[in-house]
Amino acid sequence: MEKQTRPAPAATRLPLTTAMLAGVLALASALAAGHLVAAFVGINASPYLAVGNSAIDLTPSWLKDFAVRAFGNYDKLVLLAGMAIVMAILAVAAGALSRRTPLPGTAVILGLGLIAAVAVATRPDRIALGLLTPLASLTAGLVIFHVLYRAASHHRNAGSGEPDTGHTRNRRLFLLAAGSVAVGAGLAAVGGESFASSRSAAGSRGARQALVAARPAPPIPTGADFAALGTPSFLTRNAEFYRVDTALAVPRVSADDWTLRLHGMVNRVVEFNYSDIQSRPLVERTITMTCVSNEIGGHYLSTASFLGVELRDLLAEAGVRPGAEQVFSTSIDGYTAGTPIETVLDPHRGAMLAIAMNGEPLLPEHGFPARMVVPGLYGYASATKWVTDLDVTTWSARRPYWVQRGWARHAPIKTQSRIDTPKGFQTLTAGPVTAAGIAWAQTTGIDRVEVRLDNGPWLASGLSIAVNDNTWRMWRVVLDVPAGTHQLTCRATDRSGYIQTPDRAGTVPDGATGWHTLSFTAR
Ligand SMILES: Nc1nc2c(c(=O)[nH]1)N[C@H]1C(S)=C(S)[C@@H](COP(=O)(O)O)O[C@H]1N2
Ligand SMILES: [Mo]
Repeated sequence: MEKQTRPAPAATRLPLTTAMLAGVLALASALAAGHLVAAFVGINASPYLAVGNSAIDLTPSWLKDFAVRAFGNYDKLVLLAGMAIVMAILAVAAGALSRRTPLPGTAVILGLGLIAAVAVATRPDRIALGLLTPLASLTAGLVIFHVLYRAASHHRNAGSGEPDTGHTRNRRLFLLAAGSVAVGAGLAAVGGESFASSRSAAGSRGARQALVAARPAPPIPTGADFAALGTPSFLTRNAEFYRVDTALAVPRVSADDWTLRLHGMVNRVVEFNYSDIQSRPLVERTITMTCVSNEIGGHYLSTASFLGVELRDLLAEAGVRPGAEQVFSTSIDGYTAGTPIETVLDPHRGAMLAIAMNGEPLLPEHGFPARMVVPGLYGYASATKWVTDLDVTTWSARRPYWVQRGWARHAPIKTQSRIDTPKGFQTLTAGPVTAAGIAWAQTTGIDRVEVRLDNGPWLASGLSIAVNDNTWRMWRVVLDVPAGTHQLTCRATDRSGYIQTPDRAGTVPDGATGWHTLSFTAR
């Protein structure tokens, strides 16, 4: 101990690998301890995830777009891995600098603890007790670093007296300490992770009783899809439903703790809990949800039967005051969206607060305990998951998450179509070829889908049985295809008479336009 506070002679420097190992294990313990505590207070308060989430929110849009384009659904994995690499380098460097004295390592741990504390404290979710997690990290990091440091210095000191036996025995002591720390950190991290997910599973199970629709959605007729030809099945299985999240970790919210507060330009503030919602007459609606980030030919859309209550009934209980323009919804993870008040109040629209999809309570990934679903609007402007707060307000008063980042306030889903069969660049046999795909024009419904081979005439396709105007519709057509390489194009016409525009536009700011075209070869 005294040895460390005095300037130590060169002989007492820790071996480089020992010092680096102490640094890495201390940091791993810090992260694991924080993650474990976060399992109890709220998983997004995990220092690692909080720093990652802050990084996402601070990322400029162009870089975010690049990341999504380059890494797709793995963008967040790449971010987490990148953070792990940076931290590992920092830990190795901190260890390497601490061979004579533990001060540099201590300083790095304190610095990282401070960053984590700031990230957790400034998260919009402001998890109560959230600051316990960086505190746990800091404590674990400092204690483990110093314990390992002492074990290692001890082995150095003893080693100078008894070159052989003492050296190996104390080396074993250090390795034992290091090994225990590694195992302990691993257990803490895994324990935290599994506790967090079991808690949410318990919440879902508890909610499983009595989700019965007073007004069920009509059954899906056979012939509503052409899945045998390669289109999606009409209803998307919950586990396969597309997903878009800004949060790194799925928020784990228990139904018992959840409440929804409705306030702002209303006559009285109302608050609902899960059983309030569950015990109301529930309505079920089959809706195709679409993401504004869906590129031409993309797969960011899915269909489910959502069970819940009418949002406008909840608003009616609060009493909307004149002058209100948007329902500004906030998620437990801090995400926000703005939905036009006239859309939410429109009795023909069917805007919902949903608690179940396809006959099961919402999966945590899709917003358990409750989310919004509004037919005909892109998800970013209407479909807030884990929603806990509805503020009836004006557009100038509050700016939603994606609107702050350059996306449009007004976000009706655009009439679109996609080719699923044949696949792009597929080679098939010349002669009769079946092409098939999907089209969607929520709130209006699909009237017609036409298909064109090369620069030939537009051919009418056969459509699947229409389920309702808020869902996709499948098309198919048999083409006579000569040998050679061909271009296939499709376009939809909706029931308002609008023909899908050929003009290409990107997804920003209000959704992509253009025809889906692909090439294939017939032999
Ligand atoms: N809390 C929260 N709600 C959210 C989002 C989000 O990132 N966080 N993404 C929105 C977007 S962009 C879309 S398209 C839909 C996707 O819903 P899903 O993930 O259930 O398919 O949710 C919306 N609701
Ligand atoms: Mo989206």
